[in-house]
Amino acid sequence: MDEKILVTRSSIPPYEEYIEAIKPLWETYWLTNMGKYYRELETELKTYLDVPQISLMVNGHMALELAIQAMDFPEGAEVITTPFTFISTTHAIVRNRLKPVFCDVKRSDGTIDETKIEGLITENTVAILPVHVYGNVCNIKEIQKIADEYHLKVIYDAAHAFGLKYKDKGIGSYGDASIFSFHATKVFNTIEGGAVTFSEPALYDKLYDLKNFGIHGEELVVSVGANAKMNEFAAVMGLCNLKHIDTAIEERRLRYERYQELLKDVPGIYFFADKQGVKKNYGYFPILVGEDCARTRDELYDRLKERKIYARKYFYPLTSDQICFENKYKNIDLRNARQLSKEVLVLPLYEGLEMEQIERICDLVS
Ligand code: T4K
Repeated sequence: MDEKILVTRSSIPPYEEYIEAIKPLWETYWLTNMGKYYRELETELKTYLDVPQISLMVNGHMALELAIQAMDFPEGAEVITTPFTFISTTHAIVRNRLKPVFCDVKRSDGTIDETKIEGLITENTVAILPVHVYGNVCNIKEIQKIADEYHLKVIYDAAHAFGLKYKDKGIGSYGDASIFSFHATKVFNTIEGGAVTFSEPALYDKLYDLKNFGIHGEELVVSVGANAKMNEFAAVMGLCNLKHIDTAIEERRLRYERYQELLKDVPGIYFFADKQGVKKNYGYFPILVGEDCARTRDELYDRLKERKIYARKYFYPLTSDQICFENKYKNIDLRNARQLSKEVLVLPLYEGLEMEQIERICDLVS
């Protein structure tokens, strides 16, 4: 029993299904630039995600960069965000020539501590950029209240939150915009891909220009844009995966719940709190290794690795502590974020993971 178990494994449709679905591309020779499949996927995802508007992108990171850019914030303005996330979140702010202001997170679910946001607002603050980390839903109501009071935009990093519903609404319908990642490692993938979701219709054209060089015609460029278009092979992968998504999420749920059942009484092992009113996607299975556990998080990580089980320390170190930002963007108090990043371990979870493998992993964790 020494096959590798990685933290996740891409969901892919049956080979024949994808091959059949991409065949028309050999007839049309139309491979990108908002083709037929791109448009179909945009329509289908708008319905599936239950959002008012959607714009597909080449990946989740560019979705975030361009969503921020579309807000036209003044250079150097401040964006309140969290460091307990993938590096993309912070990079997207900095690459827009804005300043990330790191807010602490809640120990209970790793999302931004809404009670600490107001204390970080200055006259330069323009936005709040919270992360639904692992699909744990932020305190949307309180965040919106603060944003309304101080006239701030809210852009959610919903990279982990594909298909989530909160209070019977698609998670991407909250705030001014949300971004999703359709990377190969996500619950739903288009190989690489992503999307921005939003309510304001004018944002659609703006994002279109930003992802397509600002081109309006063969001889007309109206604004400065990047290239962040999703290609047709990616869109077809999305259309195929979307057919199986409900089964995929159900398969994940069964495995997620098996983990919970096996680990719930292990001393020193904790889970993030569940929030009421959330329809989950079971994208990740993070555990917290407390000080009362027989082993430290790092010891557990090594113990699993010795058996070729590759759990991951998502998200350690904090983005604010990475050398590219060190000593640049300070925050007085990131106590909870720092603690969580030392305690968290994401265990393998994907549809094809055998129950027997989960039992073996849990034996090693216990
Ligand atoms: N915001 C947040 C909060 C995010 O978490 C992310 C991405 C983004 C924004 C940006 O979205 P994208 O631009 O990526 O769409 C992975 C993913 O690459 C990244 O998408 C994801 N977050 C992050 C949390 O995880 P790594 O560096 O851990 O990937 P890697 O290559 O180590 O892969 C992890 C495991 O996944 C492998 O051990 C096996 C499996 N895998 C990987 C690949 C590449 C597959 O099964 N198939 C594959 O093709 O970042």
